[in-house]
Amino acid sequence: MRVCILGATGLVGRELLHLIPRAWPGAQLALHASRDQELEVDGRRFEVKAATQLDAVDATGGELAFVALDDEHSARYVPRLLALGYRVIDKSNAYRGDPAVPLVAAGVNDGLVADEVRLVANPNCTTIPLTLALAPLRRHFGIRGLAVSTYQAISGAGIAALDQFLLDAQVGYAAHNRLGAAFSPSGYAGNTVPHNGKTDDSGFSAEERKLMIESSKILAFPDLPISAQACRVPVAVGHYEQVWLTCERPVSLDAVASAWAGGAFLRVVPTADGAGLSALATVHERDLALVGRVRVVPHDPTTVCFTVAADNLRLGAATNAVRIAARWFPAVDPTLQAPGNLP
Ligand code: 11C
Repeated sequence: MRVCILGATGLVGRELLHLIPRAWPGAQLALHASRDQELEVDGRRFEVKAATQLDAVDATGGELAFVALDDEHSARYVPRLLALGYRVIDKSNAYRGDPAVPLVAAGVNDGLVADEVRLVANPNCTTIPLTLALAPLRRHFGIRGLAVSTYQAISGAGIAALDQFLLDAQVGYAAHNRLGAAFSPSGYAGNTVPHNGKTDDSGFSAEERKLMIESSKILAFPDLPISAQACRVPVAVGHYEQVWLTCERPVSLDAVASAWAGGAFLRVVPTADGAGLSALATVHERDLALVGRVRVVPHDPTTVCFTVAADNLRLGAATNAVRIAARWFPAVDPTLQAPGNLP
């Protein structure tokens, strides 16, 4: 099988290079990025070709393409990949709202990835773990509405922002402590800031709108009553989300735990105080969403608060892409095989 990655040198592209051999050992890779270059991942060297050379280098096409580019570049290259015969999974926002394109969180609605589908949109890295946590709760208790606050890691902003943040964090804290001065050129180290996506007239950011709109599409719940607030926290990897969920029926802690036990790609963290449920913990469970810290709010037995955390580069991006593709091309590694759920 020939597998193409556009955006191979980015943070998500590199994670795909870990996962593809697990899913499809022996897959032949065609890697593209902004320019010709060599890439080393896990001691393996790869040749990467400029995406502008796609038609020349990849003229014969292949079976499966992962696109991890920004919206504008996705819109440019996805049609060309489709014309070359690839089935495509796109990580950008370019196609997520298109009613003709399934938007899929594996384990929630991957049953939409039928054989005749050629293009699937991969959701935002906060939407995937949130919908994994919500789907079993909706089945058991119904959903009346929810509010979500996200605390998002710097790696969500890409490799350049992550590198600058890590540099700031290494060299900056000492200066900060001595001088009490601002020290972080990235603005991220030692800081919490509003998520820096574009805001609309109502003041919601693009990131907040994505979480609201995408959750509604994935859960096939038109007009889902959801509101979201997003901020960026000084964490390298691991998005953290705090949820207030109002159900149609009263909820108990045990009932939530048993609903989640029947869910897909979830690890329930059983400690009442949330020990073991942190952004950092996600890098040890990279392909699962961690859920826990459930509390029934004192004034309303239909409302629960809980926490969801996930590795934004893996479960929130690359792993979900591979699980989507595994509906077409079954994965050798069973942890990467999506179950075929419909919402
Ligand atoms: C962030 N979630 O953390 C974003 C990155 O729509 O897939 C991914 C943007 C997207 O900034």
